[in-house]
Amino acid sequence: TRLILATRNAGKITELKSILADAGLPHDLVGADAYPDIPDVRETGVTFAENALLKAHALAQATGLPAVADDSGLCVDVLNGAPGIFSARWAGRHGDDKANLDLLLAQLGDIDDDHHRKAHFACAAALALPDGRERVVEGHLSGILRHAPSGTNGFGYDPILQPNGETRTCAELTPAEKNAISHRGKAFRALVPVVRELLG
Ligand code: ITT
Repeated sequence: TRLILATRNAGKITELKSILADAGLPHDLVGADAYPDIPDVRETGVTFAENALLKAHALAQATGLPAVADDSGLCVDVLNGAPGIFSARWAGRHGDDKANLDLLLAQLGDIDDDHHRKAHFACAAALALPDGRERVVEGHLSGILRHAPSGTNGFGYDPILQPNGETRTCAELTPAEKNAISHRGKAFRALVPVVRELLG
């Protein structure tokens, strides 16, 4: 059976296909880009979980198929959790990863002490069925923010987040290494038994 990945973010789709296939999910995984006529849902929620559920329900309703969605972002301690749910458009233009990352580094510019550069990635993984049933789980990855970007793997803020216990940024990890420890890996591996329970 088909399971819709309710996201148009190419970086997420790559990671989700790998995470869900590695977890042994037998479903045919199809990104929302396969349904270009379905308009993007307005992300009116104020939490990752609310926005993930909004996206999953919108695709499940529009396609009549089960859908999973990812809402995620970077939460910086000294910014009281910002950019948070605004991570994708922190510098103004949705999805401009480079501008978002540069602005964030500028905002933290004079803070030298690693202890004050703590941040975590958060990911809410939601499942919605056409009949309205829903589930949502979260995963986190904590680390510190580098002073300059490093690495070319991954997407978004990966070049500046160095996970705790690592000497490399997320963008210097291999895709498999990142998925093994990431917020997205944790959230979606936790969602897999729920998908099995609800979809069989
Ligand atoms: P969809 O709504 O279509 O899924 P989006 O990019 O708009 O795509 P979000 O609203 O969830 O998705 O924004 C997530 C942003 O958070 C993303 O654009 C990145 O800047 C950042 N982010 C999330 N996960 C990340 C990761 O694993 N590595 C680096 N940055 C990440």
